[in-house]
Amino acid sequence: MLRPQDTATRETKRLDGRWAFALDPEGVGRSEGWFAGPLRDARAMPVPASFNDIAADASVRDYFGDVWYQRVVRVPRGWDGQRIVLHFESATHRATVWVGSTEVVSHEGGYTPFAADVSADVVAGDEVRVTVCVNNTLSFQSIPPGVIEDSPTGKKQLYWHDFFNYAGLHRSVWLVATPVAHIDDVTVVTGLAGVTGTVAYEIVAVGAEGLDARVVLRDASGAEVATGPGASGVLTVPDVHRWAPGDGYLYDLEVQLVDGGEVVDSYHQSVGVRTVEVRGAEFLVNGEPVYFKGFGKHEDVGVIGKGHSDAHLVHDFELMSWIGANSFRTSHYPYSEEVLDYADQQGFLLIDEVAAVGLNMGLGGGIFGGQGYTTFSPETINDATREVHAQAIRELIARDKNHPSVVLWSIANEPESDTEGAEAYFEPLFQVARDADPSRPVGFVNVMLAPYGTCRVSQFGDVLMLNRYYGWYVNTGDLAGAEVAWRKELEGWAGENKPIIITEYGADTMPGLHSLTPQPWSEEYQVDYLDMNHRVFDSIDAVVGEHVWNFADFATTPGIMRVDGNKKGVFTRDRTPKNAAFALRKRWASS
Ligand code: BDP
Repeated sequence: MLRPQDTATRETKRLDGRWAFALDPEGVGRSEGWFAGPLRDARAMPVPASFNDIAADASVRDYFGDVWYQRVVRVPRGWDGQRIVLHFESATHRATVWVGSTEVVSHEGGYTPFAADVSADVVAGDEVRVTVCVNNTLSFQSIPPGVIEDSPTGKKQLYWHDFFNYAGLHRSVWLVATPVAHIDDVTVVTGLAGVTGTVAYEIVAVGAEGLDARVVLRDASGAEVATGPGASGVLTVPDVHRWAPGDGYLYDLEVQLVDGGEVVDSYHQSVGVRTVEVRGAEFLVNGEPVYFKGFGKHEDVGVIGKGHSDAHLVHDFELMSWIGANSFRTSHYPYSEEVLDYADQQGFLLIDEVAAVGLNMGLGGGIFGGQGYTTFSPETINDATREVHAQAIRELIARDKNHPSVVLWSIANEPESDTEGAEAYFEPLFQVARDADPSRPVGFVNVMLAPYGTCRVSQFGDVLMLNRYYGWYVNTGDLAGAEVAWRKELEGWAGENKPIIITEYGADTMPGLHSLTPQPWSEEYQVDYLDMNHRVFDSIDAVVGEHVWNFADFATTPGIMRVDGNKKGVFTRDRTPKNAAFALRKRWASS
């Protein structure tokens, strides 16, 4: 599915702003037909934003179930005869959409786009009512999973991931006009042969019988550098300007459907020419070994929760550049496509992660909730879950396959991985990712509960991604003991002859808390903790990257291990630096 875009043949109208919003705690909206007229007792809800923190009302913040969004939109009068599409960048975690009283689309999964062709349901120049029922409940068959339990005070939503279950319309909603004969998808895969670049392209067109496809590749100054006839082919770019870490050079591939001399449809795909390869224990971009410096992040800020904001996007990248980071992981779900576009432009390397987080009933020991479940079983995470998970992988790759910034797919974060059930569950999912994209390495993020020698899933990955908290959750306050234990484990992994990226290491830190001796929670301890980790990483060649957990403090469910959220940020939630930010800058910005 292509992103909405204004081109010579396409037009868009963004439907962001204030929508009418209502909770549906009894779950009666569908049977009562709330889509058939104006929502009653509605309050205003901004889009894009999580709904949770907008109202001054705990029953909204902690709500789970159906919620309803509605607005009226006028279809531009010039769109007569066009194909008209209603496009959602995401709806967390699932949604059904009506145009007037007609149901037009449903979608499962909270972080990937979906769209409906509504040409038959709207009239150019007229107003139309758009209603969306968004549902944010998590179950054993959702990605991420959760469970609703009965309690003496009613039903409670539990889940095993350590971030708040923000929900709603987090990203833009669009009305789009395209020609009826249209480009439906484009895939590019780039290569390098010395100073010559190659751009293999493949176009999918719909309703285009009798039309021809062609592409024009232009450099950043707009000069034409290659053209190609046909729906697929390979362009060559002599003296190519490579896309590389820190150099987000992008070409523009204009894809056209033509009828003789007339351009019927035109779409622009940005292209960064680069290669990615895993060779032995090295991770190569353009044939050169890279070292990942950066963070696990979250889409998480005050008031709007996981809602996309360009101000926060640009500011976060400014901070990451200031600190000397060259990469981050979209922990623990696909981020807004605006983030991916900006990472392309800024030359950042991304580990792009599916929202498969919390598939591990061993985690948290009841602190994050939910003891007493078996992770993989017919009643819990089962074959149906795996199908939903596979679909989430396919949708992530379909969405992000053309981003040069994406260099590695992560198909799960910290699942149970030391059991037979885990091995059986995950093996086919690696294949799903490889089938969808043979051009990039695939991995998953291993948890501390499956240390070296016990993990049965890492055998399937091209890269080892490890989350470790020596000196925090274990060896707490004992950095000397942590260093010995950590080095010993890492030396084991290094024997696998695969590149190792430390995808999480971090210590909760209360900003402003200081201590003369290294006390956990103090700013000094966070700095010492990071130093200790860096000594370990620097002593092991197979370590090709370090992502501190986390870029910034973030919201979680309440718990006795969390003070106003997770405090492992190097920046506070409002992006004030802790001492660790300056320490990291010394290490990263100078290398
Ligand atoms: C890991 C998770 C991450 C948590 C982090 C922590 O991958 O989501 O927030 O640890 O405990 O288990 O801070």
